[in-house]
Amino acid sequence: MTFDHFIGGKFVPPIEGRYLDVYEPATGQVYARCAAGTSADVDLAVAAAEAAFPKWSSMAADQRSRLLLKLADLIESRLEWLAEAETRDQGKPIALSRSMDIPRAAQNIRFFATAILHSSSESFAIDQIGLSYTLRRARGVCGLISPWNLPLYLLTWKVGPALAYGNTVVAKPSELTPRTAHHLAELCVEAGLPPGVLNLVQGYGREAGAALVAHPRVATISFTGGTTTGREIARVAAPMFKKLSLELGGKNANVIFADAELGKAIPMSVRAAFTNQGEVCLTGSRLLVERSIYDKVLEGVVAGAKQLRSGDPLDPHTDQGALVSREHLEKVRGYIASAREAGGQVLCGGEPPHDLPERVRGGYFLRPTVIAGLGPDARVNQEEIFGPVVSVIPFDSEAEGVAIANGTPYGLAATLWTGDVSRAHRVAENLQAGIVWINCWLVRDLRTPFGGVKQSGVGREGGEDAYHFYTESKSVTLRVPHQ
Ligand code: TXE
Repeated sequence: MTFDHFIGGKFVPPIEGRYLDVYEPATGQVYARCAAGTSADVDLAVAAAEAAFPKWSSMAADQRSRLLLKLADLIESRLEWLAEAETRDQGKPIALSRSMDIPRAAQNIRFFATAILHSSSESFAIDQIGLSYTLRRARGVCGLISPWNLPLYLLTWKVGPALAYGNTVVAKPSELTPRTAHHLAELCVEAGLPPGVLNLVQGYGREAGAALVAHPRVATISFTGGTTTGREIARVAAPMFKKLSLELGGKNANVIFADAELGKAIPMSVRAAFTNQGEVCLTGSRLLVERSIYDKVLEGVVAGAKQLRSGDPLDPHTDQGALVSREHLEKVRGYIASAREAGGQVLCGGEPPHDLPERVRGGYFLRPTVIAGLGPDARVNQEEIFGPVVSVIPFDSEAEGVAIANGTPYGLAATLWTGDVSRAHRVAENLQAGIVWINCWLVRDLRTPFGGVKQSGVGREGGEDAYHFYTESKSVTLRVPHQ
């Protein structure tokens, strides 16, 4: 299988002719090759997107909406095909691809395809003088750079609003997971999207991604990925005055107070820690527990982690698939080793599973891991691990719980569990995070803002925020003589 670029409505090979190997994480075997794009490919893609922009941006919203709704329907109607592709490419359990990644990818497109039928902009009557109003227009070619953890979901989260609001796109999917982006391009052809509206350049971040960020005619960059990469992108884009949205890492606190309903809090905390092998930016990777219930919660979380079935991600009964790459597995194992060295106890996991089926014995697996006994400043409690590892920390008061929750450089999401409604609001207000869940986790309404504070990024991309990000506003004032 070969994943070429998709430029001007056609799949095209890389100009320099280089390809990279694509591995199936569950087997550790190469199963496809993917174009290794360079700045020459990015130039072609930007030119195609520029050529398509005038017509696409001036098309009636209703017509753009119909095309995108068709794309959303096609994603849904090919759910099984896309779910298997995503699972082979990424290593996640097929049950998750079927229930979350692919349906939510369709929702992303549909949400923005319909939002544009209802969007409005402000107007102000200026007493005795006239009228001011805000015009919103598409910005042009958007560069969209997406990661490997939720490949189709996070790509469509950017493609949906960018296209719906009339922009054209050059997207750069992760080199680790190029496959569902390739299929999305195939579906765009089937949906009848005009050539050049969506373009894909495959390849490495430091080559194709960097060329896209530095391209002088791409004024809008939306990136989801690691904080280090985000910093590099900001360094390049800021002096060029590009509009930037950076969705970066997280070290999210999941705070359980003694008055919480533990029957709900414990199983959901297990889910929050280990869904998608912990490769979710919103993962609850630090579990903060009020001391009086600490032992009970720890016992419940360890029992829950042990129950999760590791196995072939293509098996519908598998809960835990493979990590995305050998390098990433090594990185996650390095964190577990550092926790041991610092005196932490690894209460379960920490090792690959022993009973894997034949097909996946060479894959990048790790059992769900629970660590206890380390202070809030330990490395595993400060740095994003992005794997199936949760660290449990006790606290003695609400103030201390909030201080520990806020005590990292990150601020993406936080979860809190309590039966006290006043405390729920108070703590939600005091948590330094862009997203707070109370007595739930990962409930997402696409109308709400999405994004983090501190080193978790800048810019927001949900609902109205996406409208503002992917359009440019202009204030127009008309003087109306009153006599
Ligand atoms: O991601 P990268 P990596 C975190 C997680 C993970 C760490 C590193 O902690 O362990 O980041 O992961 C492209 N210019 N998250 O290194 O490199 C790259 O090709 C332009 C959190 O695999 O950030 C890919 O398409 N683009 C996270 C995308 O950036 C560049 C999701 C993301 O890859 C580039 C993923 C450059 N210089 C990792 N360098 C989340 N927040 O969901 C790379 N890329």
